[in-house]
Amino acid sequence: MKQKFIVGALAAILGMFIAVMVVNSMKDESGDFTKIDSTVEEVMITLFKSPPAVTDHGWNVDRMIVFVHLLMAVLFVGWSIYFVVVLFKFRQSASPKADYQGVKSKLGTTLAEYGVIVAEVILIACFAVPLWADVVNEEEIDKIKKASRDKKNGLELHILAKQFDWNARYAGNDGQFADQFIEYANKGDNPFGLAPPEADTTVDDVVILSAKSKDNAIVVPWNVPIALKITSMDVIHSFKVLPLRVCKDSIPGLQLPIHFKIEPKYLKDDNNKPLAGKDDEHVYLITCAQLCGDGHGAMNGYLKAVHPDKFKLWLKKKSAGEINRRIEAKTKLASR
Ligand SMILES: [Cu+2]
Repeated sequence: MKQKFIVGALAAILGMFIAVMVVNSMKDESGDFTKIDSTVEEVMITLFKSPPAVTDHGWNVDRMIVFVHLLMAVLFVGWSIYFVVVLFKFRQSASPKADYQGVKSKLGTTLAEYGVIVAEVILIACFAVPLWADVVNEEEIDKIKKASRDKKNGLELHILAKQFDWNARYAGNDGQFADQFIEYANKGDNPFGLAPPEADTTVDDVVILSAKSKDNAIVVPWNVPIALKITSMDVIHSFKVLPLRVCKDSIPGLQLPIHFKIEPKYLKDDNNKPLAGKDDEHVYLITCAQLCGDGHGAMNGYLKAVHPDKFKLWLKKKSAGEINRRIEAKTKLASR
């Protein structure tokens, strides 16, 4: 028992030592795992047919996916070899009589078991936990929301899913989200339940209804931290934008947060040339990652990433246009 414990402890220490060396060799000076990125990119694009990630957290997701698959590949090969060896070694002709003692020397299996444990602990502790902590970091999300209200470097965006499209709402020029009223909410032209023009002409929120075409896409700036608040009007959907590596359930009654930032350094054209100029834009497909009814397969939308200056102009114009629309609509109603 004591001897087994010593062997196990030594194996664990050796495993940890090797693992720390391997992990450290993959880090650059700033502590990020960028040294293996060309391999990660190659695997994600050629093997998993995934578009390159345009966010920093997206690269962490990809690195983890590649590491997990690597570990599974090693286990698969290891177990397959073990299976064949056992089939051959314990064939009936070689051992006609059953051995009730079993295997006596266990050093090899102990080492293998500890090796797997060490690899899994590293995947969880070095990649999965920090990644998740970053994605759900409430402090960071609050910071983005505050920056959005103060019209600084941050954008809060509300996403509303319904059968079968995606809708979005921006705070508008005042930086404040208008009140929502359940009695005004409908699945047609007012899913967010904003006050109608006759009740309030000061609401300057910009609403994108059913972002099913590229001309009516949900527009976001790159190089600006963005906090989403995602909810649903009917059943459970899931907001998924693959190049952002963002996937979050939208659940009726819950407002789930997630944040991301599109990095201009990752924005490239088909020939891998940088493409993040003032007039450039990148359109990404939004899909629903949760079976939500018979129109689930067609529940797509578009998200358009543009230069921050272009976004500011777009939002300003849209928000001012909304006020004008409301005043016009109220005047028309009054003159009836
Ligand atoms: Cu859906």
